[in-house]
Amino acid sequence: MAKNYKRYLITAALPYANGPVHIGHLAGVYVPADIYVRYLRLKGEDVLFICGSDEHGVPITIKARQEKVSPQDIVNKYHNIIKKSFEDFGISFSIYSRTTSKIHYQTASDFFRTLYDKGEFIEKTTSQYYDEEVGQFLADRYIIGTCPQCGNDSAYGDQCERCGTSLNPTDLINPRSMLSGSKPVMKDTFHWFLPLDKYEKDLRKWILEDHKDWKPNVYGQCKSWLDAGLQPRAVSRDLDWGIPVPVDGAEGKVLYVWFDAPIGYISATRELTEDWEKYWKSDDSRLIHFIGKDNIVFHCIIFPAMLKTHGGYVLPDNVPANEFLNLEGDKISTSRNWAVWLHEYLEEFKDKQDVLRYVLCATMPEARDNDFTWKDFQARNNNELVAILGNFVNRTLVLTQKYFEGRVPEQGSLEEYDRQTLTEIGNLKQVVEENLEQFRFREALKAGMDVARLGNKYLADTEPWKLIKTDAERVKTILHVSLQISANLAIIMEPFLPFTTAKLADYLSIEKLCWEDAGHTNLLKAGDVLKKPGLLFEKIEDEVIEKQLKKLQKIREQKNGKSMPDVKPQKENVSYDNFSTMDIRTATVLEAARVPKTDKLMQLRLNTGIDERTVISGIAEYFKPEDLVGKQVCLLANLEPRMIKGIPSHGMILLAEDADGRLVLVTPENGVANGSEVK
Ligand code: B3M
Ligand code: ZN
Repeated sequence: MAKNYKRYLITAALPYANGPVHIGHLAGVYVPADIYVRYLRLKGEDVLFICGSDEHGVPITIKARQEKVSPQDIVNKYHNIIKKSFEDFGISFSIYSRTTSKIHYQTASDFFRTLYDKGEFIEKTTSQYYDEEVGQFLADRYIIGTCPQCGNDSAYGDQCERCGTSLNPTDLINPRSMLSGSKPVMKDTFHWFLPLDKYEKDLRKWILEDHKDWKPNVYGQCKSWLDAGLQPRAVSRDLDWGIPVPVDGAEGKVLYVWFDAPIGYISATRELTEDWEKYWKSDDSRLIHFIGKDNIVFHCIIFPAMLKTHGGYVLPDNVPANEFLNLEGDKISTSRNWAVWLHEYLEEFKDKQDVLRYVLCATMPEARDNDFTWKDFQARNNNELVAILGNFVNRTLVLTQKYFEGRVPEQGSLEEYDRQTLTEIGNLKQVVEENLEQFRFREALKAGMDVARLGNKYLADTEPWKLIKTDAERVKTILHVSLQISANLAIIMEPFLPFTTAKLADYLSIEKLCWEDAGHTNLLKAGDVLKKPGLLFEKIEDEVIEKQLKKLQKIREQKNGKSMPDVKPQKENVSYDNFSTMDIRTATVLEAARVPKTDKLMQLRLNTGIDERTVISGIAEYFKPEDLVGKQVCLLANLEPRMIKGIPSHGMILLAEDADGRLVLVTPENGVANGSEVK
């Protein structure tokens, strides 16, 4: 616990390389891990930040089957996409490796072999579902059937995604093979098991007594696993994708993905540095696993049991797991495409990585599941990043340019209010620090933003823009203080907003950010030359948010089985008599011209067969006049005449409008005499 650690080994869960990463991944694991690591680095700690793609396991083989390519093709594709997304969002891994690497095969095989040679495994024959058509044993996710709890008829062999119950394949009613759809049969197979029951006593003490400091959600989950009693757990599978079990007579058997994946942390460290053992094997290294809640048992119970049984490795000192992030009230789901994908976000919100980092940190599901909504995203950007942080920094920098040619003015003599304000920075830094140490990222962020709030209030109270006419000396002090607050913000906010603080540090000509400097009020010296500032944040308009909501709306409707997204519901029925009062005729466009000083209106001269007349139509954004002349159209001829922009208009031409508001003319299929009735 409160030990003197010399170095840090921070890991973030290895994402499965079976799809891109979304905001749920970022909020749950990678943003908190990155904030923590950046904070440690700012403090000058020796820290390695380890991650990589998890490239084995059934999710990969299922995806490969769906896309009709090999598992290796799948992992190659997604490994690169995921890696790029993390880079784009500034997740500052020391290494982002992958579990199909050679060094990982070797590390994982050696690890298994060590436990095997020590006689730690139990070998057991059990009955498992087997697909006779395909000739393959069916791992949990390859079997679907009806959930005995809720009746969902597409529950998986290990879990029902509707009600969340964890299941065994044999619990399913009417099991079917995902491979062939056939009814699987039970068949004997043998596997190696890790006897978790044997380690239960040690694990109980280690977690329940020595790690009372773990987050309540983590501690609680461990306790219920331990209280339920641990069972031996198979560490091999009958599968053709994975690391072969490295013993004789194990053909067709691979390491269970949850056996090899956590060893991936070790392999990646080996790949990164020759010094890897210093991090993994000395007591003064602090190992911390950042994960999501569905990974708790693997990181708190199974992997520590593996490490301890192997011997020589440090155990995790903390496992700050988060709960899940939902999206607009619904569980994020890769298979239903209910997600905000990071690469798609960047297409819409170029250079706004920090906005997402900020919102995901502010709404992080630390203690319970939380909801991401686009409206909240917009509000936090506009009301917090723009209105508080951006506004304060911008006013400070712009006024300094304006009054002092961009040079840091002298501090002059401080008033009591200035002193209080400067002291408060140190207090807030302390609050940020305490919260980060406890993995309370939302509170930490809030305290960081309080520094900007402090600055805003200071400017609002002192009003340098008014004083400049009467007391330029005082304004020097005010801007000096404001600049010191800005410099502090560059440091304190760096873990949260690395792109923004890099810009801010550049405007302030600060070369190196260092945590110990924060809280000090002499970070900038009088006379220092500042750069011309740009805006740190910009307002996000309603249309931009509407577009995102519309996109989700479409996905929701597709999911609900509507084949044509966005088609308006049908209007109420009308009687035939009512319809027959509409006199619709064919007509030819003789002339067309835009109505001056309008964007939308087009003036048309039509031959209707009945007469020649003028019709004003709101189509100027969609058609050029020359495209209309000579076209035959359909006209509601007996619509009451009206004056539009001072021009008499008699009738309305018919148009079809699609979901995105695109308009096309309704034109007779073949030329027909003008004045023909449309009915
Ligand atoms: N790939 C599970 C997941 O993405 C798994 C984590 C492995 S960490 C060693 O939820
Ligand atoms: Zn269920």
